[in-house]
Amino acid sequence: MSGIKTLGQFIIEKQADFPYAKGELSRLLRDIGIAAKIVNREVNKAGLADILGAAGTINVQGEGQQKLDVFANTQFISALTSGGECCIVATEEEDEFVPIDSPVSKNARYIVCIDPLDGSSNIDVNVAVGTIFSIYRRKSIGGVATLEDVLQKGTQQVAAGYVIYGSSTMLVYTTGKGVNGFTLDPSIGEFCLSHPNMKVPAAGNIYSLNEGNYVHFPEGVKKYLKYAQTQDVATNRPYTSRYIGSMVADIHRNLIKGGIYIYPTTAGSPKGKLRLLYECNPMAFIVEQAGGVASDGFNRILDIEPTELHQRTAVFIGSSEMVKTAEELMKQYSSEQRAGAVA
Ligand code: AHM
Ligand code: MG
Repeated sequence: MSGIKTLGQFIIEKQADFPYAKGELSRLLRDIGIAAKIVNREVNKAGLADILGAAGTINVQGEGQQKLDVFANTQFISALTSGGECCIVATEEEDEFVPIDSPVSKNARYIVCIDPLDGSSNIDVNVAVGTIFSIYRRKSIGGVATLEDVLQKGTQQVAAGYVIYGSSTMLVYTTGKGVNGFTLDPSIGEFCLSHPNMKVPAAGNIYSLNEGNYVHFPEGVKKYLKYAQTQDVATNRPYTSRYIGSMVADIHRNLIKGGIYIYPTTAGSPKGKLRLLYECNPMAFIVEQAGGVASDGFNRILDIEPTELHQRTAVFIGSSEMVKTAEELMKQYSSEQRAGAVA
């Protein structure tokens, strides 16, 4: 085993960084890791099992079939319920937050926001999907945790991470002291440290967005696309276009290689498509910790004050220089549009 560091070993080792830690956060991360392995098992055999059937149908064994995103949701809620550290799970799959009321979670202090299976349009076609999670400490003291405990700014996150179920399965997380990635070794069933201290290059050459929506993009995004496609040797342009349609997979690739992922507002989704609490905040925390930038086109994602559970936002995230250029164009062209409207 020499030279291998498992996720469990790493978490315990890092607990020393938090002088007053009682191990609750470590146990919470461990529980998420265990649920991720169970979800991974099902994702891996998705083409073989009856798991692709619509939720609510019955398989040949007479068991209720579940779609993979419903399955993942159930697994994470169940792991967080039995772990005893979490008082609320807010999940993209449920309309309301889920209060955890179990004998072991009486004194639980943590809130988990989770997108159990992101990239659902890729589930049935064997393309990478992911899980995204975000952890907050509850603000209220005593009594039952409430919606106010969930609606915290991204800057209040104590940890965030994602799991990518790809050609290999990885768990990447931060507790605010850098970003570390662990690859699942199926032969021992453990996540092993494979990508220590991940850093996103300041300048990349990959842009990722759904260009099919071009006509509905704000002017600043159209101008950024033009910029990305214009030849300029000094800045390595034209950039290359890569879009998987799984936020986790697109951002994971850009984190390693350098790039920008954009899901802007569109004419049809004036507030953006992606969710602040389950997708953008955790990814923004990770990318910032890796040296990158995450913006809604005008302001830092982590500074957005959430007002509702399923709040959406536009997102521009990745290599710092690329995001800053996109932000400049967004600001320039939105003010020109405003000036035009006034004139
Ligand atoms: P989901 O949570 O319903 O899976 O939606 C989120 C996904 C992201 O992973 C992905 O980047 C984006 O939606 C793709 O959207 P589109 O198909 O509009 O390009
Ligand atoms: Mg999602």
